[in-house]
Amino acid sequence: MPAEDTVFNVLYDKFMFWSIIVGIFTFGWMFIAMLRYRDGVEPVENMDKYHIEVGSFPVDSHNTKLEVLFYVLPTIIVVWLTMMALASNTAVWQVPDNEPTFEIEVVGKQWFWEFHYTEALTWEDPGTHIDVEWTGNMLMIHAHNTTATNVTVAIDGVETDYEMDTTLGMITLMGTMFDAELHSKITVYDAEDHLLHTWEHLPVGTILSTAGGEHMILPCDEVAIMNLHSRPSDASNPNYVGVQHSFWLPEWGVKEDLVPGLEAGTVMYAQPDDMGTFPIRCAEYCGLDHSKMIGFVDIVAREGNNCEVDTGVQKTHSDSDDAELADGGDY
Ligand SMILES: [Cu+2]
Repeated sequence: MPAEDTVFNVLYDKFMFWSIIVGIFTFGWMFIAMLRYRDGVEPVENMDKYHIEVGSFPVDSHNTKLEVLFYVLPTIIVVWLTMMALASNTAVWQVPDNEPTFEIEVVGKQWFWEFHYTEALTWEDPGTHIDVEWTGNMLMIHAHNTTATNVTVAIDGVETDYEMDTTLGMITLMGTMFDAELHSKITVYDAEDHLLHTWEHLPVGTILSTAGGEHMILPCDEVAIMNLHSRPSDASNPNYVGVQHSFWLPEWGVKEDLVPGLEAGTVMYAQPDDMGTFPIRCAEYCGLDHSKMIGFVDIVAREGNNCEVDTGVQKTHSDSDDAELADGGDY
């Protein structure tokens, strides 16, 4: 979702439009009045008969229509702007009907974010001409006419590296079975270790954490329902329930507080439509390392799906994620 498409950015543009119109009118009028009613300029003949006094409407000769307009026009504009602002709020706080949803728990701790998957998600980079296929007890990766040379298969955190058969442009791994209960990730690289393709299955119960440099992963074209909870990083003290955080996706113009002790948590929605990597910030001072409470959200395409591509942060090999986090900005 490019930032310029989001509700609040559109609202910003509308407010800017009306501000410019009102600004041109007000300053225009002011300069005309300054020039016409200066000392030494005779704007109207027999000015005296109007009994003009500084700071008050002319009493004897005045224009009722114009004076009513002074009240009516600004009132209409203010009511119009209020309605636009309220409509944007409603749009942000409502899940549109008939849209697919993806629910996820976001947990704020001192000082990192955790993403708890309550729904499974299988995704794959589209358009790379690399295909990951599980059949029975076999994993096949096709990469014809690509520069792919290496494959890393990570199942439940156990990584195994393989070399592709570059003449055939494929690899077949016997005895590697797909298990819907396991967090499985397949990454394909070229000879220079550039990441060409990712396939990943996140089962229910997966926890990704920014403390380990992991990104939040959300599918495109689905309304993300983010349930937000603040939790202490050390739960051994029952009297300590954690601190206030605020989950902020600055590019999308949405932000919501995480309230310690609020069992039901709070909720925030976003509907990303473009693939890409976008920043996450904590917008509520939450202690010593508040400024390090940063991360990224990857918008991906579900396996077999396609979505538009946005020019987000360039995807890199997972090793360089720490460096990416380090220069993530200073909010
Ligand atoms: Cu925080």
